[in-house]
Amino acid sequence: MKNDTAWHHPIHLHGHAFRVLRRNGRPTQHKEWQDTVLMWPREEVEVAFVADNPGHWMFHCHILEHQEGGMMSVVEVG
Ligand SMILES: [Cu+2]
Repeated sequence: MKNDTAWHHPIHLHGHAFRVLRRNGRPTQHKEWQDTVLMWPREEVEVAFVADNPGHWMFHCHILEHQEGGMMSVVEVG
């Protein structure tokens, strides 16, 4: 994921837990399971998760004004 904005965004995925592998290309030290990652302005984050929970899962910024402004999508796991 790439944050092309000048603001922080706590990005949240429903239905799965993921691990943050890299931030701006640099490997993360701790790869704990999480369902939200706080993205810094202009930051690029690489995550990995096992898509083993079929359904349509919301994927959005947890700041409600941002979500309502369009920072929301659906991840389809078939
Ligand atoms: Cu946001």
